Amino acid sequence: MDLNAIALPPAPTRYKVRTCFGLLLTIVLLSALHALGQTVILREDFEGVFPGDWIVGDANSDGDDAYWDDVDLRSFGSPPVRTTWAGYCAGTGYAGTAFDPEYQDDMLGIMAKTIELRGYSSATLTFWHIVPAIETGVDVCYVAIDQTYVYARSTPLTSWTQQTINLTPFVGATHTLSFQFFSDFSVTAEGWYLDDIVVTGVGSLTPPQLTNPAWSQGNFTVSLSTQTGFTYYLEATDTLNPISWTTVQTAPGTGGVLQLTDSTASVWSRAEARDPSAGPAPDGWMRQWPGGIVEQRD
Ligand SMILES: [Ca+2]
Ligand SMILES: [Ca+2]
Ligand SMILES: [Ca+2]
Repeated sequence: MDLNAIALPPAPTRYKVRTCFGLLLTIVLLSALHALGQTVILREDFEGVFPGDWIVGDANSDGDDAYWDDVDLRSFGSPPVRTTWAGYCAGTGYAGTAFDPEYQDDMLGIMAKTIELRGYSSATLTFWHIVPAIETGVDVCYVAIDQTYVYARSTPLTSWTQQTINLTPFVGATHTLSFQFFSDFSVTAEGWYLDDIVVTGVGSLTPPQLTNPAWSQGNFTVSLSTQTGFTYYLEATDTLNPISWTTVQTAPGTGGVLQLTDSTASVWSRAEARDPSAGPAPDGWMRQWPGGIVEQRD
């Protein structure tokens, strides 16, 4: 979420600001923008447009090209209809017929997508799959994060089954998730179907708890609870239209309470935390931040 895009109170005109200057001090503590907890990072149920932003293809140029596509299980393949559409490893370029399909020899059928695991302390991949038949021990279903295989199967799986894979070792960076179907040069079978691929993450940043905000004679102070590994920012702007937040103080989290001070306090001030491991974002904010914000209005 772009924190700059959230709804804010109506922008005061400079005139209004000046007229109420020094009067009632109103502190608005916006609650967490993103409830701390599980966030869905990726979901693919094959019921919509496919491949969409998945990259698909056959990385083995030998033989006929065959790779992932979505198929309507009411009129394709042997798996029971669990949901209408599913992904099939050779949905593009399969051999046989729609009701009796087989994958091709010489396949490395890939579907791959970037997943953003920055800003999470843990992450999980789940997917449903079925492998009605496969050349056991030779042809293989793989799941990979970048170059690391996190799952491999070379035996049939005769009913729809949900698989869970812990992606926590990969949090803190951007990765490529791929489903890869490998076949050698001979003997084919029906192969691998996928459905309901979900990647979830749990945020690593808890909203800073802001206490004792005070504004007096151009001096704005606020105390906030901090976590190590994050940087805390106090920002200010003179106007909400347009908004132009300027950082007036930064401090590394200590695990304890910090006080941030803007000694040339602007009309609006706010404090929040960022994850330095998240790197720069085009607009300066990371959408997964559950950051608390204090807004100070005079
Ligand atoms: Ca589906
Ligand atoms: Ca091929
Ligand atoms: Ca084979």
